[in-house]
Amino acid sequence: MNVTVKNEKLNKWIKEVAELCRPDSIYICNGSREEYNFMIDNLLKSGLAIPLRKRPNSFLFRSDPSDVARVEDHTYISTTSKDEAGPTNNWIEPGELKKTMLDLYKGSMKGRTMYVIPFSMGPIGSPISKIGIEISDSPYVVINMHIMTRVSSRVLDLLGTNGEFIPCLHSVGAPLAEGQKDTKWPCAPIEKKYISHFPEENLIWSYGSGYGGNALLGKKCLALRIASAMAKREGWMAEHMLILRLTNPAGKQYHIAAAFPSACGKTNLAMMQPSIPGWKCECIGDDIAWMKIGPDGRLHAINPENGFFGVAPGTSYSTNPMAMDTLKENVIFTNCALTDDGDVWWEGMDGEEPSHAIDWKGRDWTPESTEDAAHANARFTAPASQCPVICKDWEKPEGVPIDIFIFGGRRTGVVPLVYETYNWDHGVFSGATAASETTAANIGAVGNLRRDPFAMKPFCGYNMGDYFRHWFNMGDRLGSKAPRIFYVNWFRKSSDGKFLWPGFSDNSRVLKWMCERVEGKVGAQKTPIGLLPDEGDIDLSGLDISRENMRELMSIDTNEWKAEIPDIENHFSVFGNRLPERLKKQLQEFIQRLG
Ligand code: GTP
Ligand code: SPV
Ligand code: MN
Repeated sequence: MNVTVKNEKLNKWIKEVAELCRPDSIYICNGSREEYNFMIDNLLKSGLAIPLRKRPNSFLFRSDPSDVARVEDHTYISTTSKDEAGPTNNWIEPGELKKTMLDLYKGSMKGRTMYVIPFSMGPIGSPISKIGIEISDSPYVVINMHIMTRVSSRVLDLLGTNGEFIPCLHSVGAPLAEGQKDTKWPCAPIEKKYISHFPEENLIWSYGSGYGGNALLGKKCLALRIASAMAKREGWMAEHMLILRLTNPAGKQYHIAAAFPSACGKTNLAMMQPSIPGWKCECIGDDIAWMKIGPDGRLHAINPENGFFGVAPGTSYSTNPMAMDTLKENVIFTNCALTDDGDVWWEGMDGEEPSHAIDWKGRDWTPESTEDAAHANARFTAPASQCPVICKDWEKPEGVPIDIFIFGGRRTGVVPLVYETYNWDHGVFSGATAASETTAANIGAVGNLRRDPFAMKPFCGYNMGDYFRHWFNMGDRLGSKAPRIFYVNWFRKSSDGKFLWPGFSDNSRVLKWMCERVEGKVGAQKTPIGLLPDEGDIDLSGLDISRENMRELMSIDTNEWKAEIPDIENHFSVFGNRLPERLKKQLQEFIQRLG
């Protein structure tokens, strides 16, 4: 074996898993570049990885057409009592779930190599970081984990003989019989997919999928579902948030953390380059924030990840140039189209559509084709260090102090471009009632409006009612040092179906208003839903947008908002006595303000 494991618990676990899953061989990963290259070589030989002539050290993968996104309907929070998982999570009793999954895992790695991946979420050795060990039978998972987390033999050194880690077991659920030829993207049918979490014992078991958050277990499973439950117990926060640093022309820094649901603009905002002169934006993280109260009494955020697993479609030099520059080399692409000159392509990329390409299913594609060339949830996996605007402090173990929280979602109507909440409790109410149209980041219908509190509906590892309470507790502890809370909607459309707001770099105009609110430089109008910018207070210089569009973007239709009330009441009712009184009070006040 290439690496020796000294940790007793880990050795025992590796042995147990090997006896259960029956792999042909075991490989302990060390995270080196040689290891990455070796894995890629094998993936090239077996035809799973397609090299890209146009991008050095970059490869395209095509998943099975059934395995293209997270599977929320097959994701479980398995606590002793159903009540602990709460009404927003799928629940199966741990004993029963483990029995079902043990049956599935039995022999599930036959014909394959079992990889043991030691990784750190957060810088290796930092006091806030968490160590995970993913055991997986997917080489694709290994190379993606190399980019998305810190995989290293140093993690094993750190564990020593009796250090603690979070075990993350993953199998694609496609054992090979003697002599059986492998498929390009092995996975199990949907009814056999299980993405299971046991927060009471910090344990993750994933079976049947090789894609994204289902399989790269450091991300949503560990850094959000398990970490949110740990954070609740220990008094910190694990949130589905980007982190950015905005610097104004005078050199003053603001740190902003924003929670938008999947495929609703986090990566884009995290790397946004302001269209207003003199302002600068740097990226700290694009998906997950771990936040703790520091010695200064403020909330400090770190990005536990090491890379970006970003949505490809819509990414272009005109929308997200910093992402495009991050993608020049050392990138894994999944479910993008392949051009004839050996590059990737997706809908919304700059320039003309290719006249011919191979689509994500491996078929010929031309502009006349009725289907998209890239899957809507096609993604890139790229090292965060390659982002030209990665903040120099992005790996600081103490994190950055958060000034502003933003909640938001994708709403065609009703919700204005921006409002500020009246205070922390009102901010928690706006987060708790956030609603957004569903996207291709999950298998299921797209475009359905649903409540997605704090963009955490699919990622909260315990009862969401208790999660709301935790937000109030954090606010009480932070007191006057709590971040200010805003709500945005970049996605409001006019009656003819066009986005009213240009978005992307022009979102800096909205962030500027937030900073000026924090500084007390601008006023705001009191409305039933919150504090809205006064006309003229959002800097529109150099932007070609009509007054009518601005009015429509900022408009509040009291009747439309009143129509939200029954839905909010329904949404709240499922939490029963776990719903904090303070949220009920907020709802009553909201109803009163609407009149
Ligand atoms: P996850 O990785 O799934 O968590 O997604 P995300 O929240 O990081 O979303 P991302 O930034 O990748 O954006 C998803 C889609 O929304 C892309 O197609 C973007 O082009 C589009 N988008 C992002 N920001 C804006 C915006 O300001 N306006 C408009 N109209 N579209 C946007
Ligand atoms: C999301 O769906 O919010 C993602 C992609 O960031 S995945 O890693 O698949 O969860
Ligand atoms: Mn995400």
